[in-house]
Amino acid sequence: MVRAYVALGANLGDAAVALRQAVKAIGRLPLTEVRQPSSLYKTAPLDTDSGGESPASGADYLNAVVEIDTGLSAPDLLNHLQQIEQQAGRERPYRNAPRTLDLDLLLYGNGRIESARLTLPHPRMAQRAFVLVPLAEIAPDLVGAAQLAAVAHQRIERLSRLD
Ligand code: A4P
Ligand code: MG
Repeated sequence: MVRAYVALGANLGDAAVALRQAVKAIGRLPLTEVRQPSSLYKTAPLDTDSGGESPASGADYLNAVVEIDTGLSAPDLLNHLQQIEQQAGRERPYRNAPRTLDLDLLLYGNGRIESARLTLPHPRMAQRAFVLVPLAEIAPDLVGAAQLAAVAHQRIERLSRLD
């Protein structure tokens, strides 16, 4: 089993319901067990094309991170996560479009991958409070104080437990 972390985000429809259902769906994946979800966070939309630093238009997001143990390979896990996105009605009209559900694989053990379909660790995670803050909540050893300080200007508010 490999310890992995998945980031969840949504800013269309009932985002809280979408994130809760996504955690359940991840828990039903083969060879996979949810260890703990972070709290649910309300976050300002970021324009990730500019390095994750500048605000974007659109509704606030709900974000969370879930810690799992999985016997799936990283590419297989990504396939399953993309199926869950599809089932949630995800459409991709353009990059950074508002979405009913976005699932990003952040970390897969100590795995380092750079392929056309999958980059690990997730290349933009260090620029995003909406990833680092929930990740630090459930895995404080994985996020340094300097990393958190670097994204402290990004608006993020803890809402409630996700489970
Ligand atoms: N891909 C490569 N590596 C990975 C990985 N580690 N995990 C590939 C997941 N996918 C990975 O993703 C595009 C392609 O990335 C996939 O086909 C996969 O093979 P996508 O989900 O189809 O498209 P996207 O989400 O529109 O693009 P991208 O680059 O994932 O966008 P981001 O960077 O995820 O940004 N603001 C707030 N507050 N909260 C958010 O959650 N999210 C975004 C989306 C923008 N602003 C946000 C939020
Ligand atoms: Mg994505």
